Amino acid sequence: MLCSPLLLDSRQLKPGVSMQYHLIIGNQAYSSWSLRGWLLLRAFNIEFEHEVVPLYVPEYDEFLARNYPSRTVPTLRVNDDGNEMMIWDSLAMAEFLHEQHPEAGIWPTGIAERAAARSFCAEMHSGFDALRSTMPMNVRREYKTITPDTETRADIDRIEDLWRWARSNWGGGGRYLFGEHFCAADAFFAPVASRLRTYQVSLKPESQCTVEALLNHPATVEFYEAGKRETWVLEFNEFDQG
Ligand SMILES: N[C@@H](CCC(=O)N[C@@H](CS)C(=O)NCC(=O)O)C(=O)O
Repeated sequence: MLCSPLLLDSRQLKPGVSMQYHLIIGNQAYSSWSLRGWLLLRAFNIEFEHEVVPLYVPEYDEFLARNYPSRTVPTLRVNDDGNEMMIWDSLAMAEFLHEQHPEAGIWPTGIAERAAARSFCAEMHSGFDALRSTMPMNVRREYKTITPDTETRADIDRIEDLWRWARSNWGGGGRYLFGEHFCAADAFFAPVASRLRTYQVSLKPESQCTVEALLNHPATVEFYEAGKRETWVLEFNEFDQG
């Protein structure tokens, strides 16, 4: 499916003259990494087509067979005038897309804020294990009865500290982490915002504003709507309560 431009910005960035982008994502109801990959293109109005491959079923093995050496989603397949490039990691995608589209604003413009935004993404990429394992993403649910355990609460406290620090240094009153422009750091923390909403985690008011901003971005809303329409169910992402 080829996406038309998002309403927030009427221009659409075309891939390099000879390039075409094909994004492969997992279940939009559950796949937090896929939301990151989607936002890295869609929120920056970069033209691409996409395909959804359900996780942990035989179709997923077919995806792996067709897209070696990728093992995970999101995967970005780039057709460069007949030559294929495979990018199978969201951080690598952020850097590749920034190289191809420096005008898109994937990273903030100032060197210090760019370094901070990259550190945010790297910390997200390699950390927050407790939050990830105890509060899996599920765009179809909002629970009322689940409270975070100690390790998960420590992850959430660290996230609230990071968000406050970014906003106070670079936010300038804008709605996103590094100001008025959505950047890769926002894309990387949007799935966290999704988990915080799904599990109705109690947050400081300014963190709640960040959750709302990330989830109300039109590209996140689009992903959510598709996830809500999906009929695949992964039992380990579902709890009985709520
Ligand atoms: N390093 C990857 C991680 C992606 C990842 O773990 N994706 C999950 C889906 S949310 C996946 O593909 N799982 C399939 C598997 O592990 O077999 C990235 O940043 O893109």
